[in-house]
Amino acid sequence: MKVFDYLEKVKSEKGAGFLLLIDPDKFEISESEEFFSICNRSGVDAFLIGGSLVKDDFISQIIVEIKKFSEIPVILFPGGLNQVTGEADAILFLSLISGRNPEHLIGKHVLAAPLINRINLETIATGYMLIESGASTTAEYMSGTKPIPYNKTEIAVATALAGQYLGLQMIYLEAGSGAEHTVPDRMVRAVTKTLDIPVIVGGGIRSGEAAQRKVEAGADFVVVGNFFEYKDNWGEIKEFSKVIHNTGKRRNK
Ligand code: 1GP
Repeated sequence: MKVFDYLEKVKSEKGAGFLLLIDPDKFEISESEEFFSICNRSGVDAFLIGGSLVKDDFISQIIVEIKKFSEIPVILFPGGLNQVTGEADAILFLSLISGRNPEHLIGKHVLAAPLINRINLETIATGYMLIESGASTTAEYMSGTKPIPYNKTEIAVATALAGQYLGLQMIYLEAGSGAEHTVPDRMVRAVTKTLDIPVIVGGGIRSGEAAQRKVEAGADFVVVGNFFEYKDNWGEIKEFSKVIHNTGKRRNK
């Protein structure tokens, strides 16, 4: 089954899905077995792997580790060309549609396409939208783009809709890793009410309650990264997953 079809299935069976983001720069290979066995029994639906600033070429190595201990699909969430690897099951083929930097709209894609074709990696065309979230984020700085202001819901809706009309498969509303404020619930609500394609929401989600609010507002997938970089929080993976799935089921009834 294609990873995109699997995600659609998660959405229809569980109401909403839980995507756990792994930043290769922060991951301790020596802890793989423990971490991935927790994920296996805690209802994580897929792993995203990548980041705006991956200093070492660790991605392939970490994916090999994931595959040793888990059958959960691994989706690349690349911040750059050096993060494209055939070890993954699919790649979010991201176009930064909130910005006006041609490199992130189409430039890098042209460079990546022949490689993706050669390694026969499934692409999931995703409209990536940075949303203002307090202090400037790494994603904003690295992409050289301005995020959509947090109170400009109508711009977010129009941008996401344009992405859908262009044929993108998903929209990712991003507050940025470690964001002070998450994507506003009213923006999530307005975008998901208007769109037919699945919407991913991430950035700054550090509690089950915040994850719950995003799903109540209509998010189809919730991404959590930073919070689970701390071992002390691993025990909460199950709680996040439960709250995301239960709220999704309740919402879709
Ligand atoms: C960042 O949306 C993801 O790209 C996840 O954000 O690391 O803040 O959970 P956090």
